Amino acid sequence: MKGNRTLTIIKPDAVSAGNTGGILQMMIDAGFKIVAMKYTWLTAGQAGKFYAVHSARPFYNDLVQFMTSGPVVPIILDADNAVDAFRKLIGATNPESAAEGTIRKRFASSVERNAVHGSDSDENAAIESCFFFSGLEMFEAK
Ligand code: IDP
Ligand code: MG
Repeated sequence: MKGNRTLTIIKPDAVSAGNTGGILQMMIDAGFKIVAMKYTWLTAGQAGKFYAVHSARPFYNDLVQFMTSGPVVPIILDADNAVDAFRKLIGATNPESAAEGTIRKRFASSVERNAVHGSDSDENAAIESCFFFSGLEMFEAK
């Protein structure tokens, strides 16, 4: 069975451009409920760990630099089939390929500066949620 939680990050490009509110509204309008949210600034160590799976990729150092260039807003979202439904809402990694009506189509400026993160599996949603939030037993679905 598919889980009902995913982890997103509103990335530094979107926060600094003043798009936090517009992006949150798109998430809410699409039926996602906010379970936990914070406004924070990642260290290089944290960003490097979060994206460790990409550490061998040529864009890794730039990605870590970008993700630490300003504040971010990590959020745990709840919806049926949350991971897949949210990946659909954000659109393709490269905004040039993102479908109309998606968050990245509207707010991303490049394949790197693409406005939002979305977990790619239930397992990673759980790992990434614990990366940013503690005491999650308080937020178990009722
Ligand atoms: P995703 O965010 O759509 O899951 P991933 O392949 O997991 O995409 O890549 C993680 C992040 O790394 C992307 O969201 C983007 O910010 C950055 N990234 C991915 N591919 C490239 C690239 O080819 N050039 C520069 N940055 C990239
Ligand atoms: Mg990914």
